Amino acid sequence: MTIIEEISEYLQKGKAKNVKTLVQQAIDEGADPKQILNEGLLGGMMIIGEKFKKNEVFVPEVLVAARAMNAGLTILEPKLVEIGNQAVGKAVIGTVKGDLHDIGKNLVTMMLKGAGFEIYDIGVDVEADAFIEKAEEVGADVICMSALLTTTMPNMKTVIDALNDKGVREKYIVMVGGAPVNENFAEQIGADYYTPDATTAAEVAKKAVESKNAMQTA
Ligand code: B1M
Repeated sequence: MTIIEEISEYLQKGKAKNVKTLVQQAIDEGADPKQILNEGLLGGMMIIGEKFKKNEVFVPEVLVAARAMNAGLTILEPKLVEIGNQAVGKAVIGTVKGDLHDIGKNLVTMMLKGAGFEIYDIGVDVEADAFIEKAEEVGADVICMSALLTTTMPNMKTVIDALNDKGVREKYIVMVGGAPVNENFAEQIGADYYTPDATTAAEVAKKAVESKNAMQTA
């Protein structure tokens, strides 16, 4: 078994300590941080997600796996940031009101940091006004919203409506994502971008900020 496969296995068993140790070992051995992320940590979490769907594992197992994943992420994060570029902008990120899922949001956060963004993570179950207050306070370029429940997806629209009501919608690039979200929904609610995964989110955010800056200086 490769070290990446071992990371995935231990993550699925919820062994946070082993995951941490193995992620560090993989880094020390020169493994590609993106491979550790995508195949080790994300790969393991996806398997747990499938098993959860089929009722082969239950909430406690999912929670310990999520904890193991976050433990691995804390070790991996500086490496991903290191291989990224210079600060390209500021992003506010949160999971919308009513939604407590944060693994995907944390991944997007990490990839944005890796792409060189200064990140303001405002957590989970975030009220519409809190997104706007933070964005205004820090002078953000991007507002990123995550939702994992079909019942909380509409709260993304609440944030966009509030941005419009306050007359500040045009100041921000609004990005949405999360398992139930899609391109069509993003368009319907007036978001600027939907991306299916954390890596694409970081790439798109970076390009969007660069082209916005280029337009402003032109
Ligand atoms: Co929840 N849960 N959960 N859960 N949970 C799902 C989402 C579900 C699909 C499971 C299922 O039934 N098959 C289902 C939703 C069904 C629906 O709405 N259609 C569900 C449910 C129902 C619930 C509860 C209601 C269960 C209950 O209590 N009865 C409850 C809700 C609590 C709440 O939020 N109010 C609940 C609770 C939980 C736990 C607490 C046990 C735990 C969360 C732990 C945590 O986040 N700290 C949990 C988990 C872990 C899951 C599953 C198994 C995994 C989610 C996950 O982390 N995936 C999930 C089933 C599944 O997805 N297969 C499930 C890994 C993560 C990396 O993926 O977040 O999609 P994801 O992020 C991806 C992309 O979507 C994207 O990037 C990431 C990958 O690169 N992305 C973005 C995410 N945000 C983005 C933002 C962007 C761009 C991309 O731009 C800004």
